[in-house]
Amino acid sequence: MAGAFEPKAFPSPPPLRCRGRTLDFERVRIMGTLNLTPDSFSDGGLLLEPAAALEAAARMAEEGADILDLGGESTRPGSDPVSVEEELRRVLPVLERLDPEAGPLLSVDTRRPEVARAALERGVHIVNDVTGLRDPAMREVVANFGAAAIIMHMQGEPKTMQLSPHYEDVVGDIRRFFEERLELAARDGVREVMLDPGVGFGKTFDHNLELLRRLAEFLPLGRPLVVGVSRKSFIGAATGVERPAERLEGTIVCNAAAVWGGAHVLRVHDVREAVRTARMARALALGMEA
Ligand code: HH2
Repeated sequence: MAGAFEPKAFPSPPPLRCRGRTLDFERVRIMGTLNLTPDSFSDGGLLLEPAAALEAAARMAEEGADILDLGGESTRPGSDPVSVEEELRRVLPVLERLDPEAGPLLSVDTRRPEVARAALERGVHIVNDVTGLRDPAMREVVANFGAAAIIMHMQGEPKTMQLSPHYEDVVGDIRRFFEERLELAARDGVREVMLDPGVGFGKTFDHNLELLRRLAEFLPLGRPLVVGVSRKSFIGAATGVERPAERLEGTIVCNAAAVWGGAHVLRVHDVREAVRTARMARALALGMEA
């Protein structure tokens, strides 16, 4: 049986090139989450004031974030959608004060083409779409700006996605989904794409664990793999830790497992810890020093 830390046989995907910036995957990249919402599941309300959000952004950059992901809508299980106007009101004041030319790449976490467009006009490099570029208007906006996108998998909608998730084979089904969406993206001119299996989005406890165990099966698609486990409820279920902000140890273990499975980007709330986790996990797998 292969060891848990077995180096993966797949070469790194080519660097992501978007809007004049480049991100290679010679090491694991860290995406810091900035939730500019009142109701995100682990940190809602903490960053509502732009000054607080900017302070958090500066701290994450200092701690080693390669990407900052700004979101103005919670998509936690059971959440209701917010209006485009509200999402813009939350995201733009922060975005306007971040420099797209230097420091971490900027990503906007939105499923709305109108929000993506406004963010791209202010220099964002990546559109992180939890609906996986389902909307043709979203594909058009991303293509027109020469931006990159994250195609994330979600079964259903946030409001109801955890009621009865079902798959024939969670990895095979998501792999087919990726293939279909990659084809649509390429047809519509979106070339720089990262893939994310969407841990916690229409998945049971067992589905989430299986995705982490079998992550390497997505590597043959040849795209950077993004994994977001940070503080999620399956970690609470496994560790018995009720409060999301206290799920750090479980998050660290899952991030290490994601690295051993070949993840290229970890989406996290705790940047410093994720940077160190990724370095240690990679050293165990490949014997590489940071
Ligand atoms: N998870 C969340 C939101 N966006 N995007 C990607 N690509 N991958 C993820 O796993 C992912 C995501 C949920 O986490 P969070 O943003 O902290 O919570 P909320 O949706 O409540 O704001």
